[in-house]
Amino acid sequence: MTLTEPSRALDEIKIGGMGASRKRVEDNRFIRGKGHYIDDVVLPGMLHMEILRSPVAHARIRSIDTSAAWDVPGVRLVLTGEMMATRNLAWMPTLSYDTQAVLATDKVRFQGQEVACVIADDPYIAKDACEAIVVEYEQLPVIVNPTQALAADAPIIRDDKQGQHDNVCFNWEVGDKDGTDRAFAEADVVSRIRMHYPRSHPSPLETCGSVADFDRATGKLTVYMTTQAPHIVRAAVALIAELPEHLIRIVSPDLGGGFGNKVPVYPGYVMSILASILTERPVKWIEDRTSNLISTGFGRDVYLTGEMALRQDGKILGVRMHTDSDHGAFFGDAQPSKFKIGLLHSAFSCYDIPTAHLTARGVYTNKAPGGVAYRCSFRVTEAMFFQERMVQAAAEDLGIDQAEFRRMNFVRDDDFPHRTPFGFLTDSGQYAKCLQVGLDAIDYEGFRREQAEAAKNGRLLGIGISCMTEPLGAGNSREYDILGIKMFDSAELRVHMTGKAILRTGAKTQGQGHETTWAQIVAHELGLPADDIVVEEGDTDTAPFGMGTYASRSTPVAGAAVAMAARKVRAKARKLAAHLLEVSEEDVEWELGRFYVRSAPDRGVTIQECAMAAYSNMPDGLEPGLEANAYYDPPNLTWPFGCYIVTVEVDPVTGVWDVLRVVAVDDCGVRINPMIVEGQIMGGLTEAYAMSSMQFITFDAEGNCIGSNFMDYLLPTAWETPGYELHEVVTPCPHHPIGAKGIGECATVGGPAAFVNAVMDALKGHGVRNVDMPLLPDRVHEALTTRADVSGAPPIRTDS
Ligand code: MCN
Ligand code: CUM
Repeated sequence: MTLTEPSRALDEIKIGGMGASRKRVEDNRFIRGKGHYIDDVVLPGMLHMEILRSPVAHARIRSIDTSAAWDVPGVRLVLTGEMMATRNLAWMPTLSYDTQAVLATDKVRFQGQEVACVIADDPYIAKDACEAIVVEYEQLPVIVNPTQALAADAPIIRDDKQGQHDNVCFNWEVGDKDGTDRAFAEADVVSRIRMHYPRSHPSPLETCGSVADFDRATGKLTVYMTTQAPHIVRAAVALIAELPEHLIRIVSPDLGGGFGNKVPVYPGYVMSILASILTERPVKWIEDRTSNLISTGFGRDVYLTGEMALRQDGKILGVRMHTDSDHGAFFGDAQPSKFKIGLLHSAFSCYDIPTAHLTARGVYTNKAPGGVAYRCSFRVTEAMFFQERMVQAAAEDLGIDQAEFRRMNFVRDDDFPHRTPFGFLTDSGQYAKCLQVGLDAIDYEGFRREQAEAAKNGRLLGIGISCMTEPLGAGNSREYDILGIKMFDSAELRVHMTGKAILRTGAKTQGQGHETTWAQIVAHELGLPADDIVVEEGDTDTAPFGMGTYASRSTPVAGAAVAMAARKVRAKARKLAAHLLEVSEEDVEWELGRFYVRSAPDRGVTIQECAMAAYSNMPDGLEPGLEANAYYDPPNLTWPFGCYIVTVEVDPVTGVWDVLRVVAVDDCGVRINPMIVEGQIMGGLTEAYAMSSMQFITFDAEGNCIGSNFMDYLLPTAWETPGYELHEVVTPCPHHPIGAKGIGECATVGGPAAFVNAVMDALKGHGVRNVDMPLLPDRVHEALTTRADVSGAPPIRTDS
């Protein structure tokens, strides 16, 4: 085609391709109340399961008497740990190579632990029958934090494990100890900080549940369940329960949010499966809100200490980090790396720091297990929080402006690939540019003047910055696996004869909008209108194999597979086009939506015409049909970058703080759907604000969970939520077929430090270095009046 001729390519935005803020197709049913969630699954003859949970946090079980429960009319089955044990199912392996009780046999180890379950004709009968079960507990001393767990006379929580003589569940280290020691020996200034990242909970709108349906006649087990990773569950059921894999079907229907809560495998799933096998009836289990909050995968609960070696001129020479993480009663972290503390050592990846050393110690406590999973990419939340609080403290100790201090230590744009101080390889970014966009947007200098002016009148204004790069998209298969299953993903695209298509992937959307965005990738690659492509996920009988959706890995991995599958389809369509155009394949050119003859651009065929030909007019020797699948094993993680800037005003009398402005600059590479990306960022920022201001789960001295309902566990509503000003920078991912990086967790990971740094900035000069999250008004007030740090997880202080 000559340059003067108008292109006949389709307008990509008009067909809903990449870059289009296409409305979410799934919202058609969600907004109408027509979603199909786990509780909507109703099968003929279905029974209902209810779990009896421990009221105490640590106790030996003397006896369990279920006779009264069996006597309740309508009860079909009562299960105890003893009965599970006869089938070798009283304990199950966790994703972190520990064991977890399905139903307690010897002891209960946290409040809310599963002790027995009842299967009955309706859920109310099941609940009543649970109350008729009599359990005799012999209470034991309770441990609710690492300080208590590590005390010399602490009772051993995991006395079920051979060779376990303390409450340490792991010790782990990474980095260069000697090199780091040398850096500290050479430092002009050493800056220190210690803090607690409190336990929090994803609390999705829909709680967890399952409907298990075992058919004795066919031998087929179908489980509808709230899982973010259906294929992993199928593998686990096949490998652990030793059921034949081809007769297991896991279906994850619409999920009312996941946020990591639906990654772990919970005892309730296992029990509903066994109950269905035993009763030969479908069995439904649905958690109530309190069960969800007290027993399922939490996030964080990490004590962080560290120090930074600094040169007087502001250069960071090295970092030391130590963490004590509280894993609850079972080490059930849902994360796919061999690193014991997830990707915590992704800290400081965006800064050019020669050396670092991290030590991590995990402990058992009498709290719910299943950590890590809350919009976190595996403890990156804690890593970035520590990093950005440390950076702010160091800048203050040096008397250097916090923005300038970051800028001077950033990895430069021309310094990629870059080896981070803990050994990751980052591949792209424009860190200084992102920061500058943010500073300009918030008018940094202007705010500093305003702040100084306000201070004259006793008003406390503050500005906080948080910059972070997040390792997203596990794996590559060399470095990441879950119980030995390598991390990669796949997609399968089938184009029908009329040019309409179905796309399936091994990911599982929970609200992120895959039904919308995957179709946009296909539209981008093939020129089929996105509206002509239906996307399906979550049914292991139909979806190709995949490792599920978490760690914002869907776009980096499954999304890449979608592009690759579409490219295979396009390659085949090119052969069909050559046949239809009666030229050789080499003479065929592609533009969005059509192939044409290079020497005669007017002569062309649309992708839809090729699709019809695949079923009606294929050349000799070419396989009929137009479909392809692709497995994608990413060469590296993707490394999006975010810069979040927050301004606040703190009331010096009450400690109440108001958010004035929030500016977010995100670089997630090429954006498939800008509107969805912005939605992800706003949701992420809201969770960041929640964690910094109000949201935490804590425990009293007896191990009672405080945060078991939405009166105690606070979620921000639209009323509390501040407004957000969003900006973008685009640095395409160099190894991803469409240049995209993950975004789903960035703002939750990077956001909290911006809010906390802002409040700390407002408190500057008041003798306070750190107030631990959440920054409840009384804690801020205490810091202001005592001129001292406020730390730990109230009401049990760990800092004294
Ligand atoms: N996207 C895009 N362009 C990019 C990157 C992403 O248009 N460059 C789009 C994606 O196509 C997808 C969405 O943004 O529609 C999020 O993509 P991605 O970053 O790949 O994250 P995942 O789809 O893997 O989602 C997982 C991530 C995680 S781990 C948690 S936790 C979390 C989050 O998503 N849970 C959520 N966001 C959530 N949003 C909702 N509504 N519900 C949840 O449970
Ligand atoms: Cu860490 S929560 Mo998300 O990865 O499902």
